[in-house]
Parts: sequence; C-alpha cells; structure tokens
Amino acid sequence: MKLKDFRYDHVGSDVESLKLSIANKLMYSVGKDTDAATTEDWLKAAELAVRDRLVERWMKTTRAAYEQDSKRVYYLSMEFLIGRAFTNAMLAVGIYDEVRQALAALDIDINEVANHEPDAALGNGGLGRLAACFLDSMATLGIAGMGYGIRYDYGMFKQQIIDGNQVESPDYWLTGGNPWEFPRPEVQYRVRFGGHIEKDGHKVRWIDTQEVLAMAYDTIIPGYATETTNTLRLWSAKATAEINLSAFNQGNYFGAVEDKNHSENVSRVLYPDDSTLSGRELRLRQEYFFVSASLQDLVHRYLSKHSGFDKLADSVAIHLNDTHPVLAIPELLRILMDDYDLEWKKAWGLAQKIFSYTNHTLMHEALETWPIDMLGRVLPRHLQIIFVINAEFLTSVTAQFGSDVELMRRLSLIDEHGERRVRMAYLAVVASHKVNGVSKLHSELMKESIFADFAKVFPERFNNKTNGITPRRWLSQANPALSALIDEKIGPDWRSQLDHLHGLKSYADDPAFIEAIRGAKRQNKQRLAAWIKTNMDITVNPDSLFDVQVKRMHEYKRQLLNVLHVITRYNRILANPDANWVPRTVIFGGKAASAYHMAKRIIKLINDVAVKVNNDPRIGDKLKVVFIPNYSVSLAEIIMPAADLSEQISTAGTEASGTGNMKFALNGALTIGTLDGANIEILEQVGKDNIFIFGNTTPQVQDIRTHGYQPRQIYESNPELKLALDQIRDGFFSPDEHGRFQMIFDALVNFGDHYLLLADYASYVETQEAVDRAYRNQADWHYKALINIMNMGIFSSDRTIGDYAREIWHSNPVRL
Ligand code: GPQ
Repeated sequence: MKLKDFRYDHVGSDVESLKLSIANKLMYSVGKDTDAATTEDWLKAAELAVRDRLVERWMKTTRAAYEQDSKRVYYLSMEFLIGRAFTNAMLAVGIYDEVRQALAALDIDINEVANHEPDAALGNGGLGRLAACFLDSMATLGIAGMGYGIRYDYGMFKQQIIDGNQVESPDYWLTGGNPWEFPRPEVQYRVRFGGHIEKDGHKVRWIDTQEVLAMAYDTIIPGYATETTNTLRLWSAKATAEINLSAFNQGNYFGAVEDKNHSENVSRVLYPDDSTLSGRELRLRQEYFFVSASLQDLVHRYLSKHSGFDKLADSVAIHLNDTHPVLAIPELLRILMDDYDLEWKKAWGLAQKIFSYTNHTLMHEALETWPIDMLGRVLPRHLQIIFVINAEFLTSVTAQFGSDVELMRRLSLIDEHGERRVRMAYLAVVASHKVNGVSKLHSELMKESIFADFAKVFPERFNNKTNGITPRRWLSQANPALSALIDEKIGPDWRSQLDHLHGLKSYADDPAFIEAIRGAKRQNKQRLAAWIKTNMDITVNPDSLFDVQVKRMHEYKRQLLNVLHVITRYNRILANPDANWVPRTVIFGGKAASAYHMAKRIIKLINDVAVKVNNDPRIGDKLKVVFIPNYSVSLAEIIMPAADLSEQISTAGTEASGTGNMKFALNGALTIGTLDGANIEILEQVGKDNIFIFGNTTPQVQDIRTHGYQPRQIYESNPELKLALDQIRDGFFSPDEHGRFQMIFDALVNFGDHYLLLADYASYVETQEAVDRAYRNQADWHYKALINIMNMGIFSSDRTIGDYAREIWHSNPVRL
C-alpha cells in the first residue's frame, strides 16, 4: 500500500486528547499504572505523547524533501549540545499550555516532570551548542538540513565540587532510555580501519582492514511554528562489552575508557577537551567513524534519486563544523574513486563544490594536526589521498606564484617541522569553496594569522558569519517572565522574527514598562536564588547585583581576572566597611577539561575565596561568591535570565565569537567585556552607554607582546593588585595548604602572564566601579537592559543560518 493512501489515526492537540494520550502512553508504552508511576514514568509518557505530535510532520518533511529533491545541507559535527528536548518540543508545536493542563488534570505538575529530563550533553561548550542552535534554525527556516554526529554513550562528564575541587563522574545519559530517538537497525554501514593499500592497475584497493559497524539513531528536530521537522542522525558503534564504571574515579576519568581502546569503543565517550587537541588515536578513530558512516549514507540517499554523480554538487552541501570532520574530504574522494570509479579530476571538482568549513578558533593548541605515522596506520588510503591533494595544490600554487620554497613550506598540508603531521585546517581550506569565521573580528584575524597565505591564494573563499543563538530556547523557554512581557507589547512573532524586538522601542520611555522589566528580572533572580539555596544551601540576596561568568574554564577566558576583582572588592570592603556598597553576588560556573590542571586549580581558588568571603561576618550581604557545580544547558536556562551583569572578559583576540554573551544580553543583562569576538558587534548594536567595555584591544595586545610584556612591573606598581596576588600566593585563602596557589601566582607574575590579566586589571576594576554606579540607578539600569534586549535581533541563529543558506550552501526551503 502507498503511504499516502493510508489513513493514520490523527492525534489531536486539545487538552482532552493529550490527557488521553498521556494516560495511554503511561499504560501501554511505559507499562505503569497511575498509582505506581514515578515522576520519570510520567515524563516518559508525556514525552511520547508530545513526540507523536511531531512524527506526522516529520514524515511529511522527509517525504517533501525527497519528492522535491531539495538540496540537502549536511552539518557534520563531533558535538551537538542539545540539552533537554521536552519543553522545546511543546513550544515548537504550540501545545505547552495544553500539555500543562492535561498533566494537571492527571494531578501532575509539568515543571516537576520537565525537571527530570536529563540533558543530552553531547558537546563541550560553545561549538556544540552552536550546532544545536543551528539545527533548530534550519528546521525553523524550512531548510532540508540534517545533522550528523556521534551517539556517545557518555556525554559531557558530570562535575561535582568536593572540598572545592572538581570531581568528574560519567554521564550515562541513556539509562532511562531516550524517547526522542528512533533506532534504525536497518541503517548500518561498515567503517574500516587499518590494513594496507594495494595498486591494481589504475585502481587502488584498501585491504586487510578491521571493521566496525555504525548504526543510525535518528532524533527529531522540530522547527518552530512550522511543520518542517528535521533529523539529527547519530552513529553508534555496536558495543559488546560494558564499561567499568568504578574505574571512572576522579584522577582516572579518561584512562579508564582509553584502556578499552577497541573498535567498539569508538562511540563510547565524548572527549571532554574544549578548544584543545587531544591527539589521541581513539579521537582520530571517532572522527573517521562518524564521517565515513555519514558520507556513505548521504551518497546512498543521493543515488536513490539519481544515477551518476553529475548532480551531486547541486543536491548536496556538506558543512564541516571545525576541522573535526575534515576526514570527510578524503572519504568522499575515496568513495567516488574507489567505489564508483570516478576519475581524480572529476571527484576533486565535486568535492570543492560540496564542502564548506567554519573555523572556530585561532588558538594554536586547538588546531588539529595528525601525525603521518598514526594517520598512515589507521587510514592508509586517506593519507595517500591527502598526499595527492597536497601535490596537486602545491603544483597549482607554483603555476600561479612561481616556485617559492618558503611559501610552499608554509602552505603545505604537511607540517615538516619535527614529526611530520597533516594540518587539518589547511586541508579544509584547500578543499572548501567557502571558509568562514564566527565574528567580524575573528574572520579578519583569521585572514591575518593562521590563514594569511591562503587568503592570498584564495581571497574569494574567506568570509564571516557571525554566530547566533536560537530565541526559542534562550528567551521563550528560559525566560517565561520576560517573554510574557514582550508578548504583551509586540505579540509573539519575535520568536521567529527576532528583529521585531525593535518594536519595544516605543515603550523605552514608559516607566511602568521599565519597572515591569525589573520585576521580571527580580523573579528570575529569585528562581536562581531558590535553586542555589536548595542545591547548595547558600543564601543569596536577590536584591544584590548578580554578576555572572558561566562558560568553560579556560585561562584565555580569564575567570582569574574576575577572581582578582572579587579579592580586591573584599579587601576594599574590609578597609571601608561602612561605605555604601552595592551588594554583589558573584556567580561562576563551568567545567575544566579533566587533564587541564591550571583550570582545575582556578576552580579550587574560586571555591576557597568563596569560603573565606561568604563566612566573613564583616562582609555580610555585601559580597557573596558562588561556584555553581555542573554547569550545563539546563542550568544555563536558569542562570542566564537571572544575571544583571554578564562577564565576557577574554583577552582581546582570543575568543572567536562567544555565544553566551548574546544569551545574557537577550535576557537583559549588561555586559562587562573586552573588545573581543562578538562583544564588538554587541557594542555596535547597543551603543557604548549600554555596555561596559574595558581593557586592551587586539592591536594593543599584539603591541604589548612584541614590546616585551613585564607583568612583574605591574604587580609591583599596583598595591591593590599586589595585595590580592600576595594573598593568593601566601595561603590567605588556603590556610590549610599555603603553597596551593603558588602556581597561579607564578603564571601571572613570573611566567609571563600569557593572557595579560595584569595589563587589564586596573581598567577592569575601574570599570566594575562604573558598574556599581550605574546599578544604583535602578530605573536607568533596567532601561539599559531594555536597550540590550531590543537590539539583539541580529544575533538570532535564524539570521546566521539564513546567511549560510544564501551565501554558502545555496539551498532553498522545502515547500510543505
Ligand atoms: N569553540 Cl575550536 C568551542 O567551543 N570549542 C572548540 O573546540 C573551538 C571553539 C567555541 C569558541 O571558543 C567560541 O568563541 C565560539 O563562540 C564557539 O566555538 C562557536 O563558534
């Protein structure tokens, strides 16, 4: 029977139908009686009921994309940091209130069940969360976009803070099953490793390989207020042995996994390194594993509609989210040449039309290079293809620029210094028709620094696409209080047209509206204060200024600069206890890579400072320090709406874009920040009176470095800074272990202060004083907050994805 002739039992979305569905799911799918059902059971039942309302649309989208032969955009990413899906799905379909009422009629509180959903934490930080926002926007804009990645059994580790230290434990997020995914046991591909290659006339054969199977799991990605519903396809290696959980104890989080470095472990665990190259062979295998399965799958899908490859580049765009999926390039060439007998020239021409690449960092330690030895052992055929690409590329450069040995050395895909290595970013640039950075500044710096020579060879290739965030999760879902206020004034359309927020301008001079904005913020601060009380047993004052820095722990992000300000503030309060201080609660959150010792020590310092400050009776409410453990997407949804001040204080030139900066401003926090990444574009939007900018600019940073930076001189000449640093060094915050923070002191004073904290300290502290002054005038502060909210339209990921679709992918929406 044809699909379209079949009549499904259409599921209604009124309260009664939903109530019946949920009760039915509880009984027939979860297998529980209402009397015996736990909160998890109700959650599962409700999720399945909501999912049913998505599936019909999903089938429709899939069918339409197939029938219209829409150009497919494949977004390849090692990370998709999705978080929770339940509330997002209800809001997308427009049935939140109905489900709430249906559950209430069953005596169940929707918030209670929603809070039991585990986060899908298949990512580290900004890069993975960006991929999740992009999926949301592709679906919302009706683009036939599909995400491809890895279905890690263990996502981002759970962080506990024990005695002030980070302790990691595994995140087995699939324990209770995952109602948002559909296993596709019929979709499996062989992925090969190792072996060797043999020439057979013109043909190359890759033989004696080991094999692992990649099996597909499909997750539904709902578009907002549209029927378009896309797919995230994640690959899982067939596992045989379970992992030894007890071996995951703190010092050995990673070692335990790595011991089982067998092929079936390839999808076991997300590498917890953010913006650093792990360099491990298992990571290389992960990269190839998902890329190979994805390419086989998309070629298979293409061939189900076409014979021959002439139309491949019109039907397919493949986007590389950083260099992690760059092996897709030699893999496509291998498939076309070895499996389908295309000639090199033809295959290469297609690849160059199909691939595009986003760079997310300029920092050396994150730039992937793989040793030729390792690559040759794990993927001999791919290494050979890379050599061919390199040879052809260098030949063409010689033809264009003459023979210049130095230039060749700099452009070569192979780094010949010491152990020979493949430079993955260079491979991405050579094979892609477009290469973009993620903010205006970053895209410019990219052309001046890591890709300077390539920008001369391929000037038309480089472009900028400033990052964005989805307003559905980051305002509508996270901040119901503010969303309701906005709806009242301008209606609900901002959720898919974020620049409509400009319409709030008419209310900027209305004191009642400003007061309402303040009220919404106050409500969100109370919500966070309650969370902190319940989970950490710390009392914070919702009337204090909430000063928040949440993001991965990294030296370049300079959480330590924030700590230096906190210590200085503490010392100032003690020196002048009766002054009229603006009470502050300084909130930190973020995970450190398990092997990043300095970042872990900084976590300990923050917690030691918190103990000192929070227990000092002379301080009282004037200053509180809180390190919120296990920062995650779902916690961000509670924390960001509660912030008054957003800390975006990276050394200028280091943060490619930042996206937390956008989320905070959209929720009405004012930014204190450097002229780095997208902070610059936030400044352009809100104007200098509505943001607190401080510190050295990128050219100044470069200048300071070239003229021989002397942090010790700054330390010696600034008494308040010296006091803070001496306290850190001398055990003032660690009376139980005096030398605990010597390494932090040394890094800043004796070992060059690579991220120029001391150079920015005075300017930072002074700007924090300006923050206090501004906060004293509450009406004016919340007016500034409104100016921020109103001007964030451009940072919607819908804008970003629209730009990608038009200028890079050349894809059009599916018609439903
Ligand atoms: N980013 Cl290379 C990550 O989160 N992980 C990474 O491995 C790399 C970059 C971030 C980057 O630091 C932020 O500035 C960006 O906003 C974010 O990617 C998305 O582009």
